[in-house]
Amino acid sequence: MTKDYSPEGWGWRREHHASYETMAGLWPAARGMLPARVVGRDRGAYRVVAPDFSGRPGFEAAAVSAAAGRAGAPGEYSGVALSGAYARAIEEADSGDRGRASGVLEYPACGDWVLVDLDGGYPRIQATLGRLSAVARGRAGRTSEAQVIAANIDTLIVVLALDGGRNFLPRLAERALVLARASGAAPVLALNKRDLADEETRLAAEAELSRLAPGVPVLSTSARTGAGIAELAALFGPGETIALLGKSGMGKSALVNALAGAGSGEAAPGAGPSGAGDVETAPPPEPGLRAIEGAVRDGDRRGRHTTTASRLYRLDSGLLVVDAPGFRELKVLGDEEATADVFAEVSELAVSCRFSDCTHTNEPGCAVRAALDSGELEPGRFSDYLELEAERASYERRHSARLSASDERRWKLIAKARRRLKDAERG
Ligand SMILES: Nc1nc2c(ncn2[C@@H]2O[C@H](COP(=O)(O)OP(=O)(O)O)[C@@H](O)[C@H]2O)c(=O)[nH]1
Ligand SMILES: [Mg+2]
Repeated sequence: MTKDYSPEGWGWRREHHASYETMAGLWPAARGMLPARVVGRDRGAYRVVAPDFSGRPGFEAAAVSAAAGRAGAPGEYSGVALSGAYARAIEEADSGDRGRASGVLEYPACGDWVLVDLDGGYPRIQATLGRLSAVARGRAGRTSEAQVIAANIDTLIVVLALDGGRNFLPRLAERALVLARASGAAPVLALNKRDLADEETRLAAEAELSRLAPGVPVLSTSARTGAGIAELAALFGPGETIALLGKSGMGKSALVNALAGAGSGEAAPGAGPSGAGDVETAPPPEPGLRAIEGAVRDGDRRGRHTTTASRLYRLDSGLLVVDAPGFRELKVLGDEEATADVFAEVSELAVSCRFSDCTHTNEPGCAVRAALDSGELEPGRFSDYLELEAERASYERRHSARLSASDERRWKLIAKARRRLKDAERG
């Protein structure tokens, strides 16, 4: 197997080059550093792939390091730490949401392009280039912490499973779609384990998802039999980065393996995940690099609770795939536009409400409640919408220092309306 280390083959885009140029303009030392893509993280140390930038204008370090064949030559490196200065800058930035969105003041995530400094022979991450997209979710059990699980993702495949209804929850799909919209990646819905469902069940589920998500591709797949895998693979081209997101057990890792087999007949050793499940074997250490994990400071103060981390794989077909850890609970972070987009029928009605800040709970002239009364709007959709709005509000409340009185009033009304809906559903 010949390894392709072309920057584009690893997802390098014009926008990343522009971000690099901007950074180098402000900080000339960046010219002596190499862009590398984060492909994983093990206990606070990063695993990165440094593509071959030699011969490209603007990358001074590239020619030197490639010729010398020392650390910094194109290849994969493990045990890469943040520089002390960069780690301190991130800590001090107290970046919250702003840093998360841009990536610049946030710990690098899987899929990020970082600048690696080779001083002293060991690669150190000195900066993160601007993100084209960031898939972020709230941490399970907490409402105030964001976690970027993948960056620079072109397409986010939301994986649901057709194994008897338990794992096919339209509400989960709604949540995942909001998350996808907020990330900047284009969503695709995959209904995996189609071998476990009869034709009728599958078609009904596909129809329901298509209705929930107009314009979003919906595909049924089986990682076990291979059904639908070629259709899924055909949606993407080489150099594109996709990520799989879904609850544990939906078959995300199995799908990565199936996709790895789809292009070449077989997964390349070391290129795909080592098997279904999240067990991974460490690749052999790169020449010239010592394992320095033990000496590395914990690069992520939130990393303590991480049991599995996202990993980026390059398949033989040239497709870049992030296998993200599964979630038990999917917390959606603040993004008003994304929610409005996924619940388009609610937001379209809301335009006709008498008050522009209508909470659709008790105001006169509310078009949303009128549509509920007339049966035009599904109560279930409205209650899902309110639930997501309430979650978003609670997230924002913890992050916004400048909380206005009218926002406060709005959120209280929404919380009250949700309680009423819940009571009505029960009674
Ligand atoms: N029947 C069936 N089982 C599947 C399929 N895809 C995955 N599985 C099984 O589902 C379980 C969970 O798969 P895994 O890839 O580890 O799920 P992940 O947690 O989402 O990564 C494993 O036992 C797989 O063998 C499928 O398409 N059909
Ligand atoms: Mg998995």
